[in-house]
Amino acid sequence: MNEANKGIKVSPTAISIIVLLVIQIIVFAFGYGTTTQQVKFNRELIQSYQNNQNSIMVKLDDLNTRITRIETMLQNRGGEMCWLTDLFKKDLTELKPAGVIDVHTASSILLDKLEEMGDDKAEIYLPDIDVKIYNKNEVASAHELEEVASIKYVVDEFDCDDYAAELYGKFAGLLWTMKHALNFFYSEDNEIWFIEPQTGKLSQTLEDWQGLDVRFFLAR
Ligand SMILES: [Ca+2]
Repeated sequence: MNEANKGIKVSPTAISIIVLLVIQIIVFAFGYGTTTQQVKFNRELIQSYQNNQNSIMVKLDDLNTRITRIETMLQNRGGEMCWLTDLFKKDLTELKPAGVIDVHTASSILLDKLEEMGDDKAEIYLPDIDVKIYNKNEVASAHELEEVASIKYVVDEFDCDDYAAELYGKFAGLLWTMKHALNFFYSEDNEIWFIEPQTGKLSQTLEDWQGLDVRFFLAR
């Protein structure tokens, strides 16, 4: 028997098992370390979230106290502080005319418009000696248009003639075609602008659905 055969004999299976065990221990140790770190990190995260929540709650309480103080102050001061509440209101200034033109000029502008439209049967009613003219941009952004257009459409009860009547009541001229009722105004540059009262849209020509034959113009 030679020297090499004198040592302890270890079978290859045992070596494999030992190696696997060592690997498992290493993997477990590594996993444990990582998990412990993650848990620590999560705890820190939760703590920091709770701290932030507490600080936000303190700020909200402070804000509520201040709002209550302002409300009490406004109630006590009444009319004096109206300017403050007015700041939050939309500008509802009434649309004002930019000037007037005399009835003859107004009549000839409408006659020219009818000629341009190829319409010679429409009647023209100009009730005043002076006819009001408006700034086109001011009309386009007037709250009166938005107000009328926002009314709910109800067949016959509140349809085209009612929309047009509403806007006529506010400032605009009224016109009826053979199939529709809408509005118009004279602009500062002596042009006729149509207003579709159901949408607030301005135009210088009528669309097919509005009717191209005008029955009458009634100015304001
Ligand atoms: Ca109606």
